[in-house]
Amino acid sequence: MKQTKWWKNAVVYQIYPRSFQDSDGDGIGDIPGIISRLDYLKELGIDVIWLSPVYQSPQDDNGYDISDYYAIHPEYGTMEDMDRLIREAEKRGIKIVMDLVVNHSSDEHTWFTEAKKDRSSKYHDYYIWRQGEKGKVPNDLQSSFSGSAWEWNEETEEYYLHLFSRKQPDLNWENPGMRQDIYRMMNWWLEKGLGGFRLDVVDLLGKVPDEKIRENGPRLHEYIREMSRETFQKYDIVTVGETWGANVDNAKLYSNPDGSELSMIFQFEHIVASHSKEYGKWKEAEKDFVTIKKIFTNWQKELHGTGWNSLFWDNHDLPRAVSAFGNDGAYREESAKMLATFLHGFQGTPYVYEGEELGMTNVHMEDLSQVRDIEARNKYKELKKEGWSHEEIMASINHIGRDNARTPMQWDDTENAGFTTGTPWIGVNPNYGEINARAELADETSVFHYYKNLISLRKSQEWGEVLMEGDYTPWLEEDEDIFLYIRSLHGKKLLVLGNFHDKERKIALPVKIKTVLLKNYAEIQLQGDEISLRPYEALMAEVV
Ligand code: TEU
Repeated sequence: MKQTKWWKNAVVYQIYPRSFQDSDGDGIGDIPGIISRLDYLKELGIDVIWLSPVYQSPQDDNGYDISDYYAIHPEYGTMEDMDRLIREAEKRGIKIVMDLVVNHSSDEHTWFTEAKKDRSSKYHDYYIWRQGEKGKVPNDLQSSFSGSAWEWNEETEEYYLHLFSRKQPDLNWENPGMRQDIYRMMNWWLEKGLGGFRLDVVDLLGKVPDEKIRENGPRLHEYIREMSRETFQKYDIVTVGETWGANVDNAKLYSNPDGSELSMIFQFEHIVASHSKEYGKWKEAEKDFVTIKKIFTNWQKELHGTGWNSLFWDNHDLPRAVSAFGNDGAYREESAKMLATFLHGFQGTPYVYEGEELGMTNVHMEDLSQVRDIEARNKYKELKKEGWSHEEIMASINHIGRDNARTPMQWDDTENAGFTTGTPWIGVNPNYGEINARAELADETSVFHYYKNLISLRKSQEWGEVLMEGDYTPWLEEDEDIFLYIRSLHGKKLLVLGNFHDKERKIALPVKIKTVLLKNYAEIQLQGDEISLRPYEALMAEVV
């Protein structure tokens, strides 16, 4: 096999530290808790952990507001714990990827506390300021977390920019000194033996606030290439950028195989396809499966040989995959496995979000007091002002809110799902009696075991290369229920087939099934070249 980047056949598992495992009974997940669960992840077969931020932070946005990049948030543990996590993971063949949040810092970072005191401070220019009159914002740029993106600073009598909460002031990437400070910090972490970085909202680094340009600013790729030269290229690591504003053209820059920028990006076309124009995700249109398939097909074809895809259904900002795209009622297990089949058959690096491998579902909240997420809490007030009723807003939050992904990991059927002996910082999903890791580990037909088998197929001598490098041929592209595609390499062919919906469908296969490798019903229903697919039925098979 030719020399390839190790991350091309890796599977990444995302941990949201606050919600994964508490070790000291304060109701908040922590690093020692993660260490105690490494054997579980080893059993699943993943190669990389992407750890959402554990740096010191006032936790206005659960750690995506960093006040010291060189320290661990005390609720999560100590730097010794972090070093131990890296070593213990390494012993199990697992690399740790940290979240790099450098579009903004916390307003409690010393850079900002210095910057806001005095216009002549060296750190003033580390942030983005505009003169103005109190009460008269520079322009109508909006924060992603509701309201104006400009906040008045009394001491220097100017506005600063915050594309997220007012406690997340945007860093000024035009300042070369600031950039060098960031690179120094990144190298300091990489020297500890990290597996890489996930770069938070990296497509915002080149923003031009006066022109209201957020994503894809003119100097964006210049900054990323500089960062890559100064840091990534000195190490054998994986890097993945979060880019809501990506398209296939700039994806080829970001994930250029020459290694000049990143390994890959997260693109969100399949997620935003159902968002509405006026209310974005808060008022979603029906999901259109034909569109979703076309989006995946386009990315598969466009990046083949020219870039690299990352594959995901959910993360800590999104509703649970099985609730958003599958069926979290009668066909929860079938549809969770079907979604995994669809995704893991593609070329790219799959990401599994904590609990996805159990088929964990969205949660139901009645009241704002149960909601923890700053985005949803701010949105509640905004929509209330616009005349939405409490019920309408809660329905939207329950459907799409970020807390869905952030309820505690369901380890077993004991109190608080085995997450904590204390009071969890966010309510546990009441369905933990039925859906939990202990039960699924003991059941060979569980969602957990299905993921485990999918991951081991990707690692296998037989199919690893086909999955990693094989060509991609879609069939039935206009079919509203069925996905059917074939991955092929050196004469070997892998069929990926499934029913995305709950009605039964019979289709004619364009190929002959030789061996079924994975399936989510006990037996397939094949007659000649016709196959009947039950609700959410899916399979992978060797075909000729
Ligand atoms: O998310 C980027 C982002 O744009 C989110 O606000 C996203 O649009 C939203 O959650 C979906 O409605 C990243 C992080 O993943 C997120 O957790 C942070 O809150 C955000 O950046 C700010 O750092």
